Amino acid sequence: MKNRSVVSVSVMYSVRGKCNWLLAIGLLLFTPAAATDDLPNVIIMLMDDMGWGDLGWNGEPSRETPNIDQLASEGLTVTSMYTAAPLCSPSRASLLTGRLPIRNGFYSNNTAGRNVYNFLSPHYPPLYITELSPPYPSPEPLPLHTRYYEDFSINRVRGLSNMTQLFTQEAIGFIEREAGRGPFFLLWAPDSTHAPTYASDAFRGTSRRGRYGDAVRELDAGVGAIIEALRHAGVDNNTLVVFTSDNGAALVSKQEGGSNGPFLCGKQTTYEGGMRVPGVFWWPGVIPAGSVSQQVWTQMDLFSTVAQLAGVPLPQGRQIDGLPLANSLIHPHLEIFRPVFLYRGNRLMAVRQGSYKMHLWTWSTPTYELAKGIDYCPGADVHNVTTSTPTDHSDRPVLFNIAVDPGERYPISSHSAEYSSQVPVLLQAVFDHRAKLKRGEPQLNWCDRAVMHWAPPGCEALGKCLKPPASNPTLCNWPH
Ligand SMILES: [Ca+2]
Repeated sequence: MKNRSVVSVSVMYSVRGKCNWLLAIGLLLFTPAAATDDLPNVIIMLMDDMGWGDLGWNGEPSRETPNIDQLASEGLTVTSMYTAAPLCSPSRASLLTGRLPIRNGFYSNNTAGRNVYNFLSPHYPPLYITELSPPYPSPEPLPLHTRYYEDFSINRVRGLSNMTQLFTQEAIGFIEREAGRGPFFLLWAPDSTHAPTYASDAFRGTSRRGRYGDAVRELDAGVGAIIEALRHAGVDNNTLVVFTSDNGAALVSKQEGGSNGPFLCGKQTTYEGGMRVPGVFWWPGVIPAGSVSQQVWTQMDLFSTVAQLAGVPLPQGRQIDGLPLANSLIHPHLEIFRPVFLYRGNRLMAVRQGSYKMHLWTWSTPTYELAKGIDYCPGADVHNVTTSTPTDHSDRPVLFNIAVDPGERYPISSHSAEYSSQVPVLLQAVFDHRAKLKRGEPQLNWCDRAVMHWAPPGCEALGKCLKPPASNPTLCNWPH
């Protein structure tokens, strides 16, 4: 095993109401201490709120993702890729740490089962946020166009911004700089498919899917441009590219949101539509072209798998939820029988293992939000499953054969032999998980606007430093 230093160069731009602290390009440079010609580069393309059904490869009717589809046709499609949480921040924190939010602390236990969004805890080290616009939550919608630095303006009325172009150019420049200097790691995380969606002038109005489709088309073009940059730099055969999304499509955005294909509900929920996302792996000459893997993945596996490929030992003294699955990329028929645990906040809602998914709890949209027109499961009404209040099924879990019924519409009868044989297997997995679970200290119970980065490094040069408000920590009350 080779030793190498790891240098973190993270450029993070935060945004009010979006996926704050990890919404950015983050660059980790693996600086080799020994010859590393045999080590691959790794690029993770992490979309924001893009659904499984948004890819032409997965059946999106307008077929507007030719570059992503080509990535899949030349690489491996993972049919069951799960996020670690059904929304941005905890999902991304888990991808980068290989640990569930319940372990790494990216959750709250103020109220059970509440998703949490943001980075307001005074206990969390403020490493990554640079925030020059007033911080979330804002009491009133503000007329500002800027979510990042003023250079990155977004016209919310017209859905116009060149931000995806900037993300793409930055990625290409990074590849051009690093291709000849040893293995590199690039997390490419543009956000244009998160409401409010946007595209640059060249892509606005080009999609049959409206504003959201314009954003997808521009991201797809960015994928193509990055792949072309790899080829131009001569490192395409030595680079693993992963394409995925941080959670399912936000159906609450209605026509301006994405598609989860056949899956139930969307972002915020632990149904398939909330946490099962695109999973494409591309590595010419290594991964068999056009291959399909039925291996059940969680994005936390990316942490362990990238470390495996880089020859970097995993951190000691902590439980890692991800598995090193590099072999299953090269040998798509391999399938490790393993459970994936689906949490909503601090509550274990469901577990997927093999072809089965078992719900211990169900919760769709809270009743008080439905009354406001907010709906995470529009058009879906599965009795005893899409419950609008948290519903405990621990005594008689709801079981689906997710391979037969990916839409979670037909619960298996609790009187059936299939139920009697499968539920004990899944309950055993839950028992083992809970027996070993050491919960991290919840980092998101407290909110305090004063801890936001009102005056991040570099603000002096821009003349944009803001004065922090007085500290006023309060217990956060997450709505759902
Ligand atoms: Ca997201």
